Amino acid sequence: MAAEKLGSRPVDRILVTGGAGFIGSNFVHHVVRNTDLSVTVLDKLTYAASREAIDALPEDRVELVVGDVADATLVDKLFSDHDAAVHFAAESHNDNSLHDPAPFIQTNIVGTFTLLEAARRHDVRLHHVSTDEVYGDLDLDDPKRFTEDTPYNPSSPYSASKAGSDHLVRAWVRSFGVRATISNCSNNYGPWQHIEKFIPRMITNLVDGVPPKVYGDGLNVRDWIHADDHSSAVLRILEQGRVGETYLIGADGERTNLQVVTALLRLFGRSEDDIEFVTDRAGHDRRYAIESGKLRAELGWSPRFQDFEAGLADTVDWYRRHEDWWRPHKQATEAFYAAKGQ
Ligand code: NAD
Ligand code: TDX
Repeated sequence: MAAEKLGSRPVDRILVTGGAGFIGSNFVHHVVRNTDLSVTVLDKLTYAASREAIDALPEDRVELVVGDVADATLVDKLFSDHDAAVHFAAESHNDNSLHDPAPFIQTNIVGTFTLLEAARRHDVRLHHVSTDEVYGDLDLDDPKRFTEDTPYNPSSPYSASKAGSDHLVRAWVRSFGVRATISNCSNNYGPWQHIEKFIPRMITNLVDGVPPKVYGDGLNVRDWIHADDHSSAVLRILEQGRVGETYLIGADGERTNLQVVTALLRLFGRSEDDIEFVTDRAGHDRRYAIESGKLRAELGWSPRFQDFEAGLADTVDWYRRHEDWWRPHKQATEAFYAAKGQ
């Protein structure tokens, strides 16, 4: 693909915030593999980042700038040099937001505000990456799924901060004409996800012979999508999405947490009796489910990973092969959970 035309101006270098995180780094790989675009990553390298995830990429295609999305001077300089930006940077873990919400407000709300002001000054095309959690939750037996018209109803400090950032984007589009789009995606899985999150925590417990720890009754439903499918959808929206629009991203992957853990136990040759039920998450959302028909019909997108159990098996293999990467973080991650009876 030659230099892209994203809106009014030709673009050959895009800015990706949070590009050293789980999904952001996957997106950077996706862009390098599938386009001629070059990428500047802006990432603060918090505990959740993995420099290793983007280290192997060619230096002439990917540059890392270590810095904060809430640093207005730095952001203004970067936006003056780029015509398009994709905003992944965030504090992203619900359990952390219940422990200490402050960084969630600072990065997710003040950080997004800082980018919007720079996008406004420099007329930069912006894609804002958000989550289905802004819609709250659904009952287990509700036939409905989330759509672009579902009212916002966030439950946790994390999802409220993401909802706040979405509202800022919508207001900057309407009041200032910022050329922005928003996507709200369901739960991602795949390589480089921090071991604080559900699937990697369960896999690394099983590697260690420790029981998987399931919150509450384990019947909560998440709608799983491979991170690479999230990336392809974001790139499609950046290239072809209509400014001012929101697109929901999902791959019809609804599973209860117990179904996911049972599939993992099977992959490790272990019995379902090994599951340990632990203290539930405060305000724990019951079910998320995405209706992604608008994205599929309007932009012709579809997911590549259609078989969740096969994707899960690949992910288990990846974590087995990358123990050097996650092992140094396992003890501290488990100590955080143990202190909460989880
Ligand atoms: P992550 O926690 O793995 O990565 C976040 C990245 O942002 C890290 O590299 C971190 O260093 C960086 N970052 C944090 N604060 C920063 C700051 N102030 N300035 C610059 N960089 C900063 O998160 P993720 O799971 O990859 O999620 C990426 C985005 O996708 C988030 O906006 C999240 O809300 C959204 N999202 C995630 C999921 C999911 O299942 N993980 C689903 C839907 C949407
Ligand atoms: O040890 C655990 N045991 C457990 O039962 C952990 C860490 C989680 N869970 C449950 C809680 C949820 O029902 O598993 C489910 C998934 O939990 P997380 O991986 O923490 O994800 P979730 O809270 O659903 O949020 C994720 O998807 C939406 C991402 O972390 C968010 O960034 C994204 O916006």
